[in-house]
Amino acid sequence: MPSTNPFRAIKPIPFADELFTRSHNNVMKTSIRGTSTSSKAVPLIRKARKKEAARIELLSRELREKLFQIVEEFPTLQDGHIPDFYIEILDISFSIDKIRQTLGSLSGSADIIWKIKREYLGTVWHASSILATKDLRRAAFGRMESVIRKLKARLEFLESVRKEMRLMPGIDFEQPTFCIAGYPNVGKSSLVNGVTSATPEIGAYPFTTKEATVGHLEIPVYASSSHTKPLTHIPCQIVDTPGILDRTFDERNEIELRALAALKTLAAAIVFIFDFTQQEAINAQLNLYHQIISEFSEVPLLLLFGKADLLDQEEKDKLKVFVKENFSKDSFNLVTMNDPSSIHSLLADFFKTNQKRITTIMDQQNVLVED
Ligand SMILES: Nc1nc2c(ncn2[C@@H]2O[C@H](COP(=O)(O)OP(=O)(O)O)[C@@H](O)[C@H]2O)c(=O)[nH]1
Ligand SMILES: [Mg+2]
Repeated sequence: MPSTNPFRAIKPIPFADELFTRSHNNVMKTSIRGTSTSSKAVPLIRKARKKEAARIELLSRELREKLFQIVEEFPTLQDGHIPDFYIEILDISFSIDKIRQTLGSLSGSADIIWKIKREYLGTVWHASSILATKDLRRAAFGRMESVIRKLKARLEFLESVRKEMRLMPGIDFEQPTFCIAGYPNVGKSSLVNGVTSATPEIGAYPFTTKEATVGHLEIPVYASSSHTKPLTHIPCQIVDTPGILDRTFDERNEIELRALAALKTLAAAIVFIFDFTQQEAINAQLNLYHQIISEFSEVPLLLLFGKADLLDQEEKDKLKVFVKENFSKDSFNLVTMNDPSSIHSLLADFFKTNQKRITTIMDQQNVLVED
């Protein structure tokens, strides 16, 4: 399954006046059969009634189709139709209720247009003069136009939702997603760049002003530890969300806290990078670490200590003591971006060890209804 961002499939939503004018021009250009003045058998008044009635019918159909198309193209916002991740983000940025009401009022307007059509068709067929048929058709068009014009702000709102939501990087919810966490400048972006194959896709999430990246990598799976050739590769995603997983809660604003909740619908595993060279920020990093493990208590976490190339032996010895004291561990993963292949194999080992938990989490996150 390709990367799916359901909002990229929506066509641009027209402005109200554009929607009306286009439909109106189409209708006025359409020639209506059997109303050409050269066929003499039918009285002119009957031809005029037929022509104007057909125009009313056509315009109402065009407008209704356009409104329904907008509603139908919008992703279904019920649970299980699009991944929870998008629902959360949508709610943070725009409010799901407001979007539902807006889509509902588009459908409501389509119904009103249908009623206007019915009302005027009845009167046009009884019009007593050619002039009267034209006047009635103009009146019907005017009412339909005002229904569409009343949707101006709503159509603009939907277009702003579409525009912002399509900026998110595409995410494949059938692939495991590693989320990167760690204090600023520890090497998160370097890690995404180092371990991913193609250029990571960059998208500006609507909940931050910064750019989030999604990188792709293939994790090798071996039949047993004695095999050197992998049996297969599992495609995975690695996501870096600046401003969300690099700060402690007391520094985050409300939107970021909710974005954090949205990330929970995405993370199948967390890679936390600790930078021992940032001595002034050791406590801040420890705080962040504890917050992340409590916030994502279900999610397997891989702890990496970065910038190994900058640590001399004395500092490495200190780090060993630090890890023992703060993480109660005798061993730890010390990595450097200069050696991405060793990070890659750490990720592969971690994935293998935690595959069951990762799969369980993904199943819980993506219970999608089959269409
Ligand atoms: N020496 C060294 N520098 C690194 C390493 N990883 C990252 N850096 C540098 O640390 C700085 C911050 O890295 P970046 O990936 O932007 O950190 P982020 O803020 O966590 O995304 C950059 O100047 C990187 O070049 C590493 O393993 N060794
Ligand atoms: Mg970064």
